[in-house]
Amino acid sequence: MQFKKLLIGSAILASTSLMATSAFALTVGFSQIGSESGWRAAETAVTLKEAKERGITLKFADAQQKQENQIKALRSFIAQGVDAILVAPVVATGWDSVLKEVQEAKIPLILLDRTIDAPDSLYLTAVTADFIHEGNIAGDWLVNAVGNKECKVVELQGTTGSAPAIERKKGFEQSIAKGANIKIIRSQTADFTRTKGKEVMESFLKAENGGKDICALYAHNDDMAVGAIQSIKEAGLKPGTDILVISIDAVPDIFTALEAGEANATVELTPNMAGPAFDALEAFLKDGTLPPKWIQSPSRLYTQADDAKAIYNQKKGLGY
Ligand code: GZL
Repeated sequence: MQFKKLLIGSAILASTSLMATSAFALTVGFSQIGSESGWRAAETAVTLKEAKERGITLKFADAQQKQENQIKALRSFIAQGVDAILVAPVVATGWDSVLKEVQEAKIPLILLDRTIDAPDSLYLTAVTADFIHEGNIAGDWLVNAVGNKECKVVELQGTTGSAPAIERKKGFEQSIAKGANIKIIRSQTADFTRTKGKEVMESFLKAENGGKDICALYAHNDDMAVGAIQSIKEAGLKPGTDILVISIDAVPDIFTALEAGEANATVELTPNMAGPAFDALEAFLKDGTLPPKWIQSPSRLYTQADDAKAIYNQKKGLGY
C-alpha cells in the first residue's frame, strides 16, 4: 500500500492513498551487503524474521560486497515506491548522491550495522554498535592479559573503507597505547571472511619466523579469527596459548574455539539490528516520531571463563 507523505516543516504527516490501509502494511526494501560472515548471515535471517512477525513485505537485495550493487538496489526501491529502506552500507563513503535521491522520493531510510560519512539528515537513524568501543574492549582485554610482557600483535582488518574496520582498529590502538609493551607489527585486510583470514594469517606466520615472535592476533571479526586459527595450527603452534586470539562478533563458532582453548576473547555484536529499526520506523510512520540519529547496540566481552557450550547452543537458535 502506498503512503502519500506530505512534508510540512520537520513533521511528516502520513496519510493514506485512495484505499484505507491497515496500519503498517509496509513494503520495505533491504539492501544487504552480502553473506561474507556468519554474523552477516544471522543478521539477514533475523531481519527476515522481524519483518515477517510485523507483517512487513521485505524486498531483499544482496549486493555481494559491491557498493555499486547497493546503489542500484536503492534506486530500484525508489522506482518500486517502497515505503521505507534499510541499508547496511558496505563502505563509509560515496552515499550522498543516492541518499539525496531517496530523500527526494520522501522514503525514510535507516542504516543497519554500519555508519557512513554523510550528513545525518540523509537518514532517519542508524542502528549500530560503537565500533571504537568494541576495539577498546578487545584492546583492554589484551593489555590486561599480557601485563608488562612484550607483545607483538598481528591484525586482520575488516573490509577496507568500512566503518567497523576503520573504527575497530582505532579503538584497539587507543587501548594498547596505554602500555608501551604492546605493538601491532603487521596489519592487513582479510575482508571479514574466514578464507581470507586463513590466507593472510599464513602470510603473517611465514613473515614472522613461523609465528614464534607473534604474541597475539586481533581480528575485526570472528570469521577471520577462525580462519587464522586453522593456519596457526597448521604452522605447528597452539592458538590461544602460543598466540592469543581476540576478535569481535561472538558468533557460535568462536565459542567452539573458546571451549577448545584455541581462542581467548570475543566482543559480542547482536545480529538483531532490524528489530530496533522497524520499531523506530513504525513510530515515525504512525505519528512522525523522530528517533535519535543513533540507536546503539550493546557490546559485551566473552572469554574462556564463560560457559561456551551454553552460549553456543543459545546463539544457534538466533538465526546463525
Ligand atoms: C559490524 C558488521 C561486520 C561484522 C562482520 O557491524 O558490519 O560485518 O563484524 C560483518 O562479521 O562482515
